[in-house]
Amino acid sequence: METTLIILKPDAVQRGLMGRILARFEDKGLQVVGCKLMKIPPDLAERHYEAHKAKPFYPGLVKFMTSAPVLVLALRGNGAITIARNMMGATFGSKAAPGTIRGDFGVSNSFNLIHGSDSPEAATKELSLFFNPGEVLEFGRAIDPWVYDFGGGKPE
Ligand code: D4T
Repeated sequence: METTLIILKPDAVQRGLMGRILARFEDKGLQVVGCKLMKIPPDLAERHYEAHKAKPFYPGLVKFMTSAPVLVLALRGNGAITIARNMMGATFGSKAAPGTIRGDFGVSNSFNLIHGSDSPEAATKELSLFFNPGEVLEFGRAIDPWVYDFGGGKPE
């Protein structure tokens, strides 16, 4: 099972889209194993986006991400990182395909509603940036035997 770090960005929170976006992930079968409403401090936003430090959009991105509260989620599932990225859609709202979160809920390129880890390495790093030890939980769900086929001993 993979765990991915998702951030519902300030525009998603301000526009009242948290529930509808989270419902998509729950409907898909991903498990919420961590959840935190927070205002990101500038140093944390800078560390989270340090790969973009040299890019022209970096100062605006850090300003946006620290401008208002965000909802930080840890989502778990088989292939959760790729599943979540596919559900998010292309980076820019103006280009994201209908049916994706960015494609259905936004038109802006910089206010693009959601962040999701793009690799297992990024997920490990980002989860440790936003969650303290013990804040990402391990628990079974009553629906798990119907979300996954465990007939072969592992979830399929
Ligand atoms: P994040 O990292 O937020 O999940 O978005 P993506 O993985 O889809 O896209 P990214 O890392 O390339 O960009 C990070 C973040 O910067 C904003 N951005 C990006 C922007 O404002 N202008 C730009 O030209 C680009 C490329 C949007 C997402």
